[in-house]
Amino acid sequence: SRTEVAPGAVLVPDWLGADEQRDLVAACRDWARHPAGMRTVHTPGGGTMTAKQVCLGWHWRPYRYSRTTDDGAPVKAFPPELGDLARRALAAAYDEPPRPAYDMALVNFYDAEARMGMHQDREERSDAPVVSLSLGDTCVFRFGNTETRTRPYTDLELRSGDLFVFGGPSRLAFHGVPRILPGTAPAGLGLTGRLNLTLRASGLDP
Ligand code: MD3
Ligand code: FE
Repeated sequence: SRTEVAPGAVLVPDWLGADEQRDLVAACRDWARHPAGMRTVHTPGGGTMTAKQVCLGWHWRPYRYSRTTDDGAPVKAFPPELGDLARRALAAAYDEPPRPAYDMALVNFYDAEARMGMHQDREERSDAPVVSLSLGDTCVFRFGNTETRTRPYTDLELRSGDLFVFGGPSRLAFHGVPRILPGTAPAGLGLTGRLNLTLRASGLDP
């Protein structure tokens, strides 16, 4: 089943099977290893993000992309399997041909207390949809509007295995994660907390 939550924002609950979820969790553990592994993101205003992050393909530093990580190590490659996954995700969510090549992924890890404030994703130089995959604990996801970081917004729960694609007018909507629901990860996944994988087209020259 798929639900268009807003124009261009399509939710496909339970899209990833149990095996695919397990494989992705294992891959995330590998990507988290240093150098160029999972790190804490510091914002220019002196803030600290509570979700830890690892980047593939391009390294996100508020508010631009770079090829090197904070410790100067080269960013990890964007694996071709994730390009295939992005194509399959777009086929599942939309009845339209695939977009330009996806070349990067951001992996966010949330423990029970982590959150993400309302923001827009504006660093990419491409209007290709963002593909989001959720693993582990359920979160409350706040999907807002394109004008302000405040109301009107809709709160919905994202569960392990859910696919959410944000394209068209939803590509620039404010969004955030106000809450994690601890202990809700599927038994057998072997994950405490929540992982979110976003696949993106940077629109930047290789
Ligand atoms: C709507 N991640 O990585 S996933 C992010 O759960 C991010 O870690 C959240 O916001 C997370 O930037 C939310 C859903 C999501 C991801 C990217 C979007 C929604 C989006 C980009 C544009 C519009
Ligand atoms: Fe975002």
